[in-house]
Amino acid sequence: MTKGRHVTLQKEEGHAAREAPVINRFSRRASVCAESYNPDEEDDDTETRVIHPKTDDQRNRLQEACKDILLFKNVDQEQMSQVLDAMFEKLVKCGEHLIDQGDDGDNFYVIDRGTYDICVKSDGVGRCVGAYDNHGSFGELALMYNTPRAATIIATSVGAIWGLDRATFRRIIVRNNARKRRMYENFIESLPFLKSLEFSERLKVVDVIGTKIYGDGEQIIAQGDGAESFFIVESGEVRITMKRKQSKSDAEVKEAVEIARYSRGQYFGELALVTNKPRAASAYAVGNVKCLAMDVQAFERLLGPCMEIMKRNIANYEEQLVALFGTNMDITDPSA
Ligand code: 1OR
Ligand code: 1OR
Repeated sequence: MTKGRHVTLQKEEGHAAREAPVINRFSRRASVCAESYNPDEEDDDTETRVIHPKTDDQRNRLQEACKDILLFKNVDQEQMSQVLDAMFEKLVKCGEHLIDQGDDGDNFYVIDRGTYDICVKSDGVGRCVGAYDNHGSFGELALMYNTPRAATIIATSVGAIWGLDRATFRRIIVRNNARKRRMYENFIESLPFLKSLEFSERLKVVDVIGTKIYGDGEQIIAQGDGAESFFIVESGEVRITMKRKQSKSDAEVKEAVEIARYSRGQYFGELALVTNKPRAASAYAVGNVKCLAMDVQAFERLLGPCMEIMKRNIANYEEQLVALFGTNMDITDPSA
């Protein structure tokens, strides 16, 4: 074991363990808890660097797979190249269990290709609670909080994933998260729509968000697309536009109308995640914009307690829709 390691994040451990009831949890955890360390300590250089050599094709595919991974968004270039060096490819068979709920965490995974079910067992009953479709990542929770695996991940097609070992993940991502907490804790505390969360849950929100930057006029969300993320404006302004048919007789002509503007502290992109429908409107940057983004799995896992507030706001959209378009069309059907 390297110098300077000691147990931290105990608050999260207790909480996350509650979310993942698993037999034998305590006997299995002993080995890993002792490994927990203070993410603030500057002992990078004493660690052995993990390097898995890759072909050009592998490196290109890896870079493509990692480019939208939110946990990597706030990592600097030098550390990101260490992450890419350390990642290894694993080919996956249909039906293979990549993670089993209750196990200790060994690796974090980024999807290269393939589909994967997320299954959670509680009170002895297992159910599928979500899925990944050719992109995304999983396996961060056990490594971040030193908890047993919170879900089982099963391949539902052949595929390939990129693994990142626990030690490298903790050295780079966990330490980076400590910095992220310092940067965003006050901002997250100030957001009214997160007030229903406990303090420790708001910190977990900070752990999973990634900063995304957009230039003037750049599209953030496209109406009709499938939805993968939820956004909070950190700085700048975001314009929301909606296309509606101009008349029923001319189905092809659609006019984009500005329906809302959002600035620091406001959120958008929740509707499609709540309704499981395509994006109801488009979003564009006005000037330079910084958003904090959260993926759909984290949104579902962490923001349940905030749903009341969000649903109330969605009810307001319905009223505005009537005022703006003079019709009671279903906003959850963007093709209308
Ligand atoms: P892990 O290290 O615990 C299982 O190993 C992984 O499944 C976990 O990290 C996450 O990356 C991923 N609850 C718990 N884990 C989830 C969930 C989830 N979704 C993905 N993972 N959800 C709540 C279920 C009650 C969200 C379902 C959409
Ligand atoms: P989304 O995931 O559908 C587009 O992606 C986002 O635009 C949407 O979530 C909301 O966060 C945001 N109707 C539908 N979506 C709206 C509306 C809206 N306003 C903001 N969004 N309105 C009714 C339509 C005229 C409200 C107008 C004030």
